[in-house]
Parts: sequence; structure tokens; C-alpha cells
Amino acid sequence: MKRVAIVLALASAAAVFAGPAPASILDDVKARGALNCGSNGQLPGFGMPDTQGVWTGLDVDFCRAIAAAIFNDAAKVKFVALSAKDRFTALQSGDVDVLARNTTWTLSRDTQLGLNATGVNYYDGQGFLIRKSLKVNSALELNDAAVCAQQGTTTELNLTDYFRANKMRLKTVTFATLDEALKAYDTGRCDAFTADASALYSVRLKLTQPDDQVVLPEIISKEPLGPFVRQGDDQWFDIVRWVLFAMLNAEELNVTKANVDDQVKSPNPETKRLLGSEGNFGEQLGLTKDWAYRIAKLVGNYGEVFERNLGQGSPLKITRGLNALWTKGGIQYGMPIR
Ligand SMILES: N[C@@H](CCC(=O)N[C@@H](CS)C(=O)NCC(=O)O)C(=O)O
Repeated sequence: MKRVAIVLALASAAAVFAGPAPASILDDVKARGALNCGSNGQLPGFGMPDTQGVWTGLDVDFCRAIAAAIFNDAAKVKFVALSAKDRFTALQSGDVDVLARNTTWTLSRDTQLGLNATGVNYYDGQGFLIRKSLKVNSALELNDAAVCAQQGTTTELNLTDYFRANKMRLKTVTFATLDEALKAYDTGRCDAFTADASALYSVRLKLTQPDDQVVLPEIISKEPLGPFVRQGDDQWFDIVRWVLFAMLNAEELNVTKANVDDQVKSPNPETKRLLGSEGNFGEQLGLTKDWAYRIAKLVGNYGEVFERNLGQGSPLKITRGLNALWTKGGIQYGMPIR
């Protein structure tokens, strides 16, 4: 009896110490009235504020889509610029609710860091930028090169692997920030600069002589970039993952910012389920029936977001490539809403 009493006392003490069950991230975000979104602050096309403090980018619009789904207001987002090195601690500590910052999904990031990757909003790979004057045509000619890269990235690790696998000597020169790494490359401290291929498009435009640069043909890694959340809140994980699927499905069903009010009347059952005129799929996520309507209306579908930030509507002019929908020769694929 005595032992039982002690066990019970200990259990209730533990309950007191543990405190009340933590509120869900969705509840926190709603109570706060804004989503805290960890983003890149320096990378055109993915995440960057302009001189007026207006943020743009693929990852930025992804966070706006989450806000649209929750608040019916795409502006209810506070963007937090995070460096490669600090991004994971900011998410772990709760400083941000979601990390959408050109971050590669890898096994250790998905397990050891206490985080979960929710999907892939950009299929990327690592490439090299080099001065034309060096007359190098292939990354395999980089033996003995000094290569600039950024700390705390998969870029650094792949670079070492690639040189080792090809039995080439390497001098890695790393920096904490993109601007430092670029400056070093621009002033000739390195022969080549390496980063995700998507980033090379914008990085090139920041150099003093963009036309004197060439991107080598080799892509040396897989860099599936996507939004991350903390482990332990499945509802939040689902919301973030399904916001991306909703944007992809909207593109597949030709639901756009401009036509969504007509598409609500569409007889197509898939469109009806997406936009909430049939079923209660948004409610199953803890949101409202019209969650995906809000995303399409206020932010647009995946293709629209891609084109304005990275594609033909942007200075970068990146083609869809792997990021085309699966119906158009790419591998972007939204899971079915049913
Ligand atoms: N996708 C890679 C690389 C991400 C990364 O941080 N890339 C750099 C080089 S383009 C960057 O975005 N720098 C911008 C900054 O730190 O402000 C990863 O997840 O580790």
C-alpha cells in the first residue's frame, strides 16, 4: 500500500513538473495572430526582403500560403532571416514555426535534429560557378582548385565527397554567410564557387562581372529543398505538408489566382474537393473547408509562384525542369485530396 502511495505521489509530482500539455503550434500561431517563418534573407528567388522590407521568394510565398490557409490573410507572417548555421536551432527552440529556407532534406536532419521535412518545394542539385578566363569546361578539371562554399550546408560536405571520389585535390574555403563567400570568390580568393544550382543563377547577378562567369555542366548531388517543422506536432506537420500539395494540385487542376472564383463552380470532383465545395478536407487538417481556395486566391498555385519568383516572370529565368508537374515531364506531384 505504502509503495503504491509513493508511486502515485511521484506520478502526480511529475505531472505538476511537466505542466499542462503544450498547446498545439496551430493554436499558438492563431493566438499570436501571425506565422513565424524562418527564411533566407539573402537569396533572391527563394527569400529576401527588398529595400522597403517587402519579402519575396518561393519559400516566402510558401509561408504566405500557410498564413492564407490559417488566417485568410497572406500578410500575417513574420519573416525571420536565418543563416545556414542558425536555421535549425531557430526551429528547434520555437523561434520560428516553420523553416522554409532552401533547406535540403537529408536523413540526419530528419532524425537527429528533432525536425521533420514536410515535402519538396524545389528539386535542386549542386553546381559550380567559375570564371570563363580559367577555361575550365568540366568540374573534373578542378584538381587543386580553391573552392568557396558556405558553412553549415550540405554544399560543404558534397564538395569534399566529390573531390575525394574523383581523386582530386581540393582547397575548401568556407564562410559563415553567402555575401562573405561571394566576396571572396569575386576578389579571386577562390577559383570556383559552389552552391545549389538554383542559387548560382542569382549569385551570379551579384558579382561584379556576371558575364565573365560560367556554370559548369556537372550537378554533383541531389538537393531536395523543402519546408521543415519540429517533431512532435503531427497536426502542424500535416498542415505544412498539405499546403504544398494543395498548391501542386491547384496547378494540376488549372486553378489559378485569377480563375479560382470560377473554378469554385467547376463540376470536376477533384476541383470540388480541393476548393471545399465538396467534403470537409480543410477541417480534417484543423483548418476551414476553403483552406485551399484561400491559398489559390491570395497566393496562387505552385506554377504561378514558381514563375514569378524563379521563372520567366523573374530575373533568374530558371526553367521548370524537375520541378515541372509529373503530368508535364517533371517530378512534382501533389498527393490526392480525398
Ligand atoms: N541546400 C543546402 C544549402 C543551403 C544554403 O544555405 N545555401 C547558401 C548558399 S546559396 C545560402 O542560401 N546562403 C544564404 C545565406 O546564408 O544568407 C543546405 O540545405 O544545406
